[in-house]
Amino acid sequence: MDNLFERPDHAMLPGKSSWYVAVMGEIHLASDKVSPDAMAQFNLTSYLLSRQEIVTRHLENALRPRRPEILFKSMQYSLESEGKRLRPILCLAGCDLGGGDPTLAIPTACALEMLHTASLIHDDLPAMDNDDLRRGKPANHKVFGEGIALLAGDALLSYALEFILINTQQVPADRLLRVMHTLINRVGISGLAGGQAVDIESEGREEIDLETVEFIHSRKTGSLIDAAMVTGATLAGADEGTIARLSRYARKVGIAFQIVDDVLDVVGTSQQLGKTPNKDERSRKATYPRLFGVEGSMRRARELIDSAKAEMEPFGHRAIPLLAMAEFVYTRSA
Ligand code: GRG
Repeated sequence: MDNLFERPDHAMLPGKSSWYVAVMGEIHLASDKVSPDAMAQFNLTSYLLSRQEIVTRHLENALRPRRPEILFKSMQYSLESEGKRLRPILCLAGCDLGGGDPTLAIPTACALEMLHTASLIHDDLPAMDNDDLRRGKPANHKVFGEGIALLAGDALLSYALEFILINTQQVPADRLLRVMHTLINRVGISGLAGGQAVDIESEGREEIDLETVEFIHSRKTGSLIDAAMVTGATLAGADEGTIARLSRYARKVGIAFQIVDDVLDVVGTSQQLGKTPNKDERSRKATYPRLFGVEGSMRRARELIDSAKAEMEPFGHRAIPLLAMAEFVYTRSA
């Protein structure tokens, strides 16, 4: 049988020194306080675009045609559709901040996008969030049917883990085992699946409370963002203090990300979001805007982002990309 998944070309990712020179310009590694000038010099757009391109190119090489063709095409359709690639980018940044060569983290970064994509495919199904549109295109089940969409999610979920094992190089087995455990944990009952279950259970309820909304947000969205930072830093061999700090940053950014997502559902357009807006209110979902309104929700998101950024203080200038990405989560419009 063909080897479905060829090893991607790791040479596409620049080595660490050119990485810093190309992206960070004259900003260097001193761990002193980050000045507004240093932040202003950092070009987040080119940072994100360059990493999106690397991740997308590796994802394009990650799947190879094989039977059954319809399942392969369904997986490819969603994996290669246009997404922000935020979780892979955070994983590379976590590896970098943890002192590792981000090249080591590329297979895990790709796996995170596969897991995320699997969750989006399942989320759009009529039995879940029931959306016809995703990333500006018809949802997977609208093109391939519900059965195949369900299986494409399942196949991406298992392949994500296999992909890491096949492709990760020069990482000690104990680190790899921890990466696998982190990912398995964050997609299961303690993570995505658990958050989604409570989301479904709470739908249509007139009484909702903050504890339930935070339970849903932290698991449905926070878990994978946390997994991205933790796995990146673990691959780098970062110390426990650094991993814990990155995890706290990620948990706060993760909840803020979902708050902004819920606010965009209220104020955004279909063209801007690439999915159907105003669905949360129609389904009486348990969201922040329902509890606190748009302004109150954005105030909470602001607090979380500031607190996430404060976690980065000990890292000084090395944390500039993560500081800028936290702001991006707050200001994003799609
Ligand atoms: C099959 C792994 C798996 C899980 C099943 C369906 C489900 C349980 C969980 C759904 C989780 C979910 C869809 C959470 C929403 C997270 C979120 C805010 C998605 C949007 O993320 P963006 O904005 O999307 O990063 P792009 O398209 O840019 O990647």
